[in-house]
Amino acid sequence: MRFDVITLFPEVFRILSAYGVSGRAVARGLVEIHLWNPRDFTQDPHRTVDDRPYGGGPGMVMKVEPLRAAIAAVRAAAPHSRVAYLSPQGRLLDQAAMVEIAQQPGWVLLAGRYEGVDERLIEHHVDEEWSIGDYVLSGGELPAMVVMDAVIRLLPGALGHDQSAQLDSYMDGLLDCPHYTRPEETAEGRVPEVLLSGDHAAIARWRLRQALLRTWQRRPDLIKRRGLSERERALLEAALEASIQAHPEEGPVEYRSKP
Ligand code: 4HQ
Repeated sequence: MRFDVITLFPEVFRILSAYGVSGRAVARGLVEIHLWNPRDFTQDPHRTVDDRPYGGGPGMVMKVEPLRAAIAAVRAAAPHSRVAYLSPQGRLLDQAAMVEIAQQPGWVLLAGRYEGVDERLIEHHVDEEWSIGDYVLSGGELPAMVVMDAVIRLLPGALGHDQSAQLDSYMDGLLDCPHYTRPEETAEGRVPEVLLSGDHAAIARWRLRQALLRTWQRRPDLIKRRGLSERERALLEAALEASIQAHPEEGPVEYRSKP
């Protein structure tokens, strides 16, 4: 996978190649990150990349010409990549989108600053527009890094352990189950006994049941979107029944209704 990022702040992307899972993926050659500064594609002595908005109003807009030249240079260097612009007006990305993005050989990520980029640049030179969420950031750099982090960890060999279990697990589309590590007992309580039992089938069943219960209680929209198998529906009903028995006064009443 190849990422080419067009950004006024190329230095901030060093964090991805320097640390953690993404840093290791870069070191192993699973991903290449190339950085391009639109200021290097200006013609004027002031290296101007922004200008005032037509129609008036606050803030500045990124000019067409430096971005057009930067995209042309990147397209020549990475002819198989598609160009994506990060903005709140874009397609809202979820994990399924990250899996799709990871299938392409490469992406050019355009990270805007100020009020954004001239619309004509988007219309003519951008293939996709993506949003990481319904909030307003000061620039596209963090969204670009979010996408890169989420995609890089999907690349074969990026995680230390065998990722197949994690990636095509039955917990796809559900929230994660709770995790525990040593010691078995702390001042805060004991680890659930089933996790100490060595019974792998029972552990897998407990984890799925926890994932179903938490998803139903915290993100019912995910269950409605994904649907449930017969086995999952039975596990969730049993988990809801048990949770009502254990904490009769707890939680809004709508969380207790059955799926
Ligand atoms: N911005 N998802 C404005 C975002 C954003 C988001 C990036 C702020 C683009 C011009 N991008 N700039 N949310 O808030 O992708």
